[in-house]
Amino acid sequence: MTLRVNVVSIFPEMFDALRFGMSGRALEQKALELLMTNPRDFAKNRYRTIDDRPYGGGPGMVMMAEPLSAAIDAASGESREGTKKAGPIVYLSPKGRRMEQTDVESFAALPELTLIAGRYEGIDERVIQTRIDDEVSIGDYVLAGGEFAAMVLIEAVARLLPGVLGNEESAVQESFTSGILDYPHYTRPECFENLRVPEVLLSGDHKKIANWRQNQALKVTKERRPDLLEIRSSIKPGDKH
Ligand code: 6GU
Repeated sequence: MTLRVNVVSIFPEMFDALRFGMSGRALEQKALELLMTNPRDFAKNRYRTIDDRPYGGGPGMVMMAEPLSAAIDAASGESREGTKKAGPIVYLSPKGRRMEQTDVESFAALPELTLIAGRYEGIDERVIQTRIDDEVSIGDYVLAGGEFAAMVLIEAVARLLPGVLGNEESAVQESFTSGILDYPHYTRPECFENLRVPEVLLSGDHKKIANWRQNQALKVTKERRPDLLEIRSSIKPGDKH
């Protein structure tokens, strides 16, 4: 099974960064496939213009409806020969709903996904009305474009794809899938700058170690993200989380 991710962006080279690390492995293993479409290739003039000044005035530029919608249709399979759109079209935007790990899990379960990275002040509203299924933000801060947000989404999804991690357990055990923050980690040497590895981790008592880690995870979560514990305690036993 391969997750096909179609990306619409005027800076396709930025996505070369995904060839490193975990997403790079996902691409090599064909668990992930990336297909880039550049709206400039669908521009109507010889200057390959894809943006224009906003109606009503104001600062910045807006991505024009025609080249962008043509690029989305080509990328998503809407105009691909013998194919129909096989997955949602997601627009990365600071106005979108905030992406969480549960959303990442849903994306990872899809066969195909089309991501739209906007630039400038935004995209023509009529493209959102006619083409976009889902509008997603990666957090409450402002980026100059959706490219890094799209890459964050792809990286988060890639590490969940079957066979990518190697150690299948560590994706499940970590922060957020369990709903709380991760416990602290140590490796050799036993003593570093006079700081010793907690004795329990050297004990070989796996039950005691699991218990210590669970307590550490709860402690750091209580200190840094008490909101996560409130969410957790409101989940009834048997609920999927
Ligand atoms: Cl998806 N796009 C932009 N431009 N800024 C953001 C964002 C997305 N998510 C958070 N900030």
